[in-house]
Amino acid sequence: MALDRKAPNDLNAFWMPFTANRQFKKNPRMFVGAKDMHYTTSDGRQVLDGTAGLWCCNAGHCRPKITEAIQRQAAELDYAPAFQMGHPVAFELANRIIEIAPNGIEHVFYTNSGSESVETALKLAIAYHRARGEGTRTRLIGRERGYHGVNFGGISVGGIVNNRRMFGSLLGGVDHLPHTHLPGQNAWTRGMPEHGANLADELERIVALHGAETIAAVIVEPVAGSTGVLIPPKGYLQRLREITRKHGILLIFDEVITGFGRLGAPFAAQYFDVLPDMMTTAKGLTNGVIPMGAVLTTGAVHDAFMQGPEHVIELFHGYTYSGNPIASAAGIATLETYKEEGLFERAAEIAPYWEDALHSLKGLPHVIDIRNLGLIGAVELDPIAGEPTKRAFNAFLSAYDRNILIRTTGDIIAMSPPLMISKAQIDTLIGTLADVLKKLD
Ligand code: PXG
Ligand code: PLP
Repeated sequence: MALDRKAPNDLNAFWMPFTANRQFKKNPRMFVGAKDMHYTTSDGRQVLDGTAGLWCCNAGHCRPKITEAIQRQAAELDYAPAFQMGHPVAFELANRIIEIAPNGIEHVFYTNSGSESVETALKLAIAYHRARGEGTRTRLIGRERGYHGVNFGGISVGGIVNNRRMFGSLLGGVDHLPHTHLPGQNAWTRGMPEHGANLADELERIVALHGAETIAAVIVEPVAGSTGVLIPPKGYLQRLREITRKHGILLIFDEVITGFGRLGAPFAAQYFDVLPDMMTTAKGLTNGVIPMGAVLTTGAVHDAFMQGPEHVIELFHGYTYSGNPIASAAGIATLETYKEEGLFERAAEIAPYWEDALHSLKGLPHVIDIRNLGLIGAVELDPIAGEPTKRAFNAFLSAYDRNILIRTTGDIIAMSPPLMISKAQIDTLIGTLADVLKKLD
């Protein structure tokens, strides 16, 4: 246990991401160790991880197989050039990913994060159409409240206002579907909501407005995570697939959160039985331990590029660290851990218990909605008048004091525990959250 690592006394230099820096630095919250379902804090407490880090440590923390794989790989082949050179581990991982991917998904393009996966998929979409002689298809369609990382393409198709408004004019030629949050009709739904599949038909309106021949792709999160957990209405994703197919538009599922077991299936595409043309992934690919992402594509998307003289590069795109050996080794060990421990099946088995526990919070003060699917859960709070986000942030701080880690976005509490969580740990997490909510101003 790394308890001998002192808390630093100068926190100034590190400009923290997506953090209230001044608040944090006055009253820092430091993790110094982790094992399985728990973090260890710098003041020696064990904190139950209700969020799998940031939706990424699906197998739990400091899992021996992953740690050892990283150590071994670092000593054997630390880095190999990613362009015009290969190494076996990246190829092996790609094959293992394809083994668990939906039928029809055949290729893996490596990135280093979810944000980079999104940029890669958007570029691939435009280039795919051009390679097929449909160079007018350049428009990208996202969705209100969507989160697709923080790079320019991702915030352009994304729909979270705070992530966009500070950053200028963004990408041109982007349009947005409406979000699917219908609290008036769907509040308190367990699992998938009944109402809202018709919102997919808005794509027909967008197609009529711009012309299908100008549209390259539609990108959506199968379950919207970051915005506060919006579960797709029954039939919605199927409908999107039908309309995109009808108009020759690629469908991209952003599976950065839903990938690698979060819903109790390897990917949301399998859970919902809808095959997209591309899937963006990251996070659970390496259990969050080493940065790595991947774009998964159908054979058709990949094959469109495989033309022209064989010595010429087919796609002018890639990252210095694409398929990094240590990340690849971490990925293989992570997939093996999921398989050996049956963690995806386990998530599916325990999901009904998770659902019951979450919905037991109905009726507590300030709670206005509860949503869940797989091992994802959200509790929406009524905002304090004139002070949005404050109530949920106070809940987060109070939860941390009581040794549970939750996430908040706006006034929504989001949870996504490691897939190894036990029933007793669900009871502790939700029971403690109930205590927090009862005492919240
Ligand atoms: N797409 C989706 C759907 C995501 O959820 C990204 C892309 C970007 O991935 P990177 O690796 O560039 O962060 C994400 C990331 C939260 C939270 O608590 C969610 C994310 C990241 C950090 C926090 O909601 N999602
Ligand atoms: N900036 C400069 C000056 C570079 O030389 C490179 C890569 O060679 C990059 C950015 C891109 O870095 P990465 O490949 O790690 O995304």
